[in-house]
Amino acid sequence: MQELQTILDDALKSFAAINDAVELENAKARYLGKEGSLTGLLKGLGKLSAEERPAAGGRINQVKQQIEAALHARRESIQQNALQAKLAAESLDVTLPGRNSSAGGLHPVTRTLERIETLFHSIGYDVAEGPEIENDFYNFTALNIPEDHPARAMHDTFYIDDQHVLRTHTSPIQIRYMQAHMEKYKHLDAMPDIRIIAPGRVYRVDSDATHSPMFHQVEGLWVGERVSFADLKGVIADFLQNYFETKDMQVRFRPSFFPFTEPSAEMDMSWKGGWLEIGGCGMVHPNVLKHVGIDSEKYIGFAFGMGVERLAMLRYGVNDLRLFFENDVQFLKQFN
Ligand code: 2NL
Repeated sequence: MQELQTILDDALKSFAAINDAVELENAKARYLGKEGSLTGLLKGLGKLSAEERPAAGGRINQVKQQIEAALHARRESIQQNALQAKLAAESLDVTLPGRNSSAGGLHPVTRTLERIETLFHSIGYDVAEGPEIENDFYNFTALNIPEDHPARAMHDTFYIDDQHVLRTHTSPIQIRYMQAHMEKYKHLDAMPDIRIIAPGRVYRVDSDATHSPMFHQVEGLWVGERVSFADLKGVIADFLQNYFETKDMQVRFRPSFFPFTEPSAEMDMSWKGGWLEIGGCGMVHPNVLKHVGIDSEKYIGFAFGMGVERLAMLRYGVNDLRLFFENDVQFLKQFN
């Protein structure tokens, strides 16, 4: 049967040319499927006479087996090829050098804050925190800042609404701490001294080479029965000597004004043969103590405030405040 030979040749040829599993199954259907050419011949056996049928059937089945064998062999080899391709694609060169995992580090301002906190903690100061969104009372009123004070103006303070602002200093932390302290010891005749620092982010409507709308401040407070300006000077001098790691450190006060302290002073430290302003300070104004329920006849205290970026710039020799906020990794890397 010439036709049978043609089908076989055709099947073997087309299988050999296929390199894809799905295509191969489609090709199989053309010969062995329901509508396949070989199946067609098998169906045709019924029309043959009983004498012719066995021989014809035998030949067709023989070809069918050859086609099936070719099909299985091709299936195998396609599968092998796919596996080889996959292995090649996923090959791993174990001799390549490993990727370095670079460790992150703390921001220089964070390092400075941690240093300040450690130093004050070592002389008995608690480190207090508070919310960055404050209400009018904690940010202004409790600090003896009058309604018409310029610091309350929209152009100096970020207002959230009539009642709320982004804190312009960390003093509200200290107001909250004093209130909580009073609540805690109200059942006693006397209260233990308050000795805290209040570090954190503060916000002002101000932006140029030396001012950022967000910056960091650390304030300090000591309230007790016998706290003096001399104690203030001693604490500040001790802090600056330790912070800058030198005993050769002078501190100087110049008269100044803040609504929340009386008297008030600017603090200068000796630096490269001259003086450098490092913050402000004073004795806590009696009105501030009254606002938190502390008897201003019995208790007295000092408070001070310093700029953290300023301290960081001096210690690390950074000459532009804005570098701290650009977050350029090349810059930041240098501090770790
Ligand atoms: C500065 C000046 C200062 C205070 C902050 C303060 C806080 C309370 C009561 C009284 Cl709760 N005073 N803080 C006092 C004087 C100065 O900061 O130049 N900061 C960068």
